[in-house]
Amino acid sequence: AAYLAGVHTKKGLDCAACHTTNVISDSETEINKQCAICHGSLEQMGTKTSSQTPNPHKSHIGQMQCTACHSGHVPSVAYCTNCHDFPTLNKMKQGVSRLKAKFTDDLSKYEELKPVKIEKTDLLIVGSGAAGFTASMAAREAGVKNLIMIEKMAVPGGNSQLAAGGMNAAGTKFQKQAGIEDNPQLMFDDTMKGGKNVSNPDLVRVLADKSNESIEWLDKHGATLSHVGQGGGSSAARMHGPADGAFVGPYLSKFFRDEAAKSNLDLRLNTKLVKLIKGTNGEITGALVKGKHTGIYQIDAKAVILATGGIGANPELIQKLRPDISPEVKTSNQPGSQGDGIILGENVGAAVVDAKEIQLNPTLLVGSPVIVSETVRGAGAVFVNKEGKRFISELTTRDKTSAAVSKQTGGVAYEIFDQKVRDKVKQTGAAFELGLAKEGRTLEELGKNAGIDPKNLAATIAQYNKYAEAGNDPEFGRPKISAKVDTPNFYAIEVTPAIHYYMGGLKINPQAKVIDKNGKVIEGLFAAGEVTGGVHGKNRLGGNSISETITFGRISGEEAAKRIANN
Ligand code: FAD
Ligand code: MEZ
Repeated sequence: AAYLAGVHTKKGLDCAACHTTNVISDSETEINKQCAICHGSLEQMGTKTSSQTPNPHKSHIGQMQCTACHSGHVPSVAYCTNCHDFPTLNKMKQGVSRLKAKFTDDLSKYEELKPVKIEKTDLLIVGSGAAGFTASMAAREAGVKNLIMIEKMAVPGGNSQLAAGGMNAAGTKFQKQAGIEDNPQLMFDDTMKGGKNVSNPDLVRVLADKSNESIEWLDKHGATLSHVGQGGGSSAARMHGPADGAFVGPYLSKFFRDEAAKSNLDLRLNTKLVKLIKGTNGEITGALVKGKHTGIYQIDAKAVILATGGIGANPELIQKLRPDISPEVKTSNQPGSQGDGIILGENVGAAVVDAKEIQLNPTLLVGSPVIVSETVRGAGAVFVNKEGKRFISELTTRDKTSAAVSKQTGGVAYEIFDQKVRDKVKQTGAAFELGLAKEGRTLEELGKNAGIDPKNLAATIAQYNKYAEAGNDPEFGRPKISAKVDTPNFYAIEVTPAIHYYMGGLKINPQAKVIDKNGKVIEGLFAAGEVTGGVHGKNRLGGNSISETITFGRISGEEAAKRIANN
């Protein structure tokens, strides 16, 4: 045997050393337990591999199992190389190659396949991001006892795990504590305007009106988003994150994983939805799924919730929808964001709205697939180009900022900030950890170190500081300008636009029920989160997606529970 199996055999171990039972579940939980018995927990492995930078064991404690990266009988492919492209990963040994795993799949090939077995449940939830996990919690609270959640990747969390700046909500107790005036009508107006008034106002109304309730719901369950930051296109600071100002995604994902463990959620990793099954009356009666080890099997369910996220890691689909977006543009999305839920929903007659609306995030950290959160600009960072000149209001909407950054020399811009922002905003951290932030004791020195015209940079920031003092930016109209960039050291982070979010998706009504091409509800089929369209129109405001996943995740779980109770 080659690969890890071979390494183990050479050490005198037989198959039973890893395979303690004849059955390997798709989630590979039992085999991972064996890895830990011999090699220690991920935490202990993190200590053993402490000389590696980054240290993939340490940085993913609690998030993934050994088999997400290490395989027994086929070449091991580091899961991380699909997201990260750090040169230091070359140092990784232990048979893990830098090959990228292939995640694109032609779903039509499963249409006619026969299942090896049929299982029954009440509710099937597809996707383990914020929308899926929220739906599972809400459904249980509403009385659903039998539910299965499937996730096609080896790792739960989806793009939700990567979310940075926070979750938008209006009129929360946390805003009041911080003296911020806001209300759902303002959030509705901002969202409609940000989306160029093509969003479905009924869905936006739900998003805005229920946002405070969603913050309270999370808080009640122990996920407290008390830190409030400013996002682009929002007329009040309403982007809620964890108290210490850290990224919202890892915090919520840990919360969801802990909840799932507490409630013994039947979460099946490495298990992909490949077909939705329709009954004789056109209602959805279940699905065909493909388990990594089980193969194709059928799950009959009274309701199915699609929470499969967006399309940002499917370059072919993006090219088909938007040939104007260069194939060179990178993505901020996790590799499982392939649009499966949208394709499979369409196959059973679902309508798709705003199909061409793909959002670019203006601030992918150059040299990595990590975004620099909008909250860094919200806290005072200033955009300049290589010539050291400002070119846009830092807090306008993403469609405008992305387009403007693309037009600058080299298609890049720099976020300039001082020590105050570095100390205050935890979300600048990744750029420093990856060695990608540039530093200077003076603005001129920073300019030299970062490849920005030093004289212009100093003059631009001096002018910016005058605007901040006056509280008015006559050049670009940055709203609420007040924080000066005046405290050494000074920093620059180079950024470029990347594919980030799909505004299009399955058409739903305010009850999260999927609508078909004739405008009728497809009974038994619900959808929540990025797989749906209609909430964000032509441009999503930063912070509105996590808000959508929690609010519509809750609604989908509650509505599915109603259907299950009545069937
Ligand atoms: P996801 O979290 O993507 O989960 C979908 C899951 O479904 C995935 O795990 C996927 O693998 C799985 N899946 C897909 N197809 C199948 C299938 N066929 N079978 C089984 N499973 C399947 N938004 C904000 O509001 N605030 C932020 O701060 C923010 N920051 C972001 C930062 C980054 C880097 C990125 C990429 C996005 C950010 N967003 C943010 C957007 C937001 O995180 C996502 O839009 C949101 O988390 C999507 O949640 P979801 O539950 O709908 O989908
Ligand atoms: O909503 C987002 O995508 C977001 C707020 C990202 C970020 O810049 O933090």
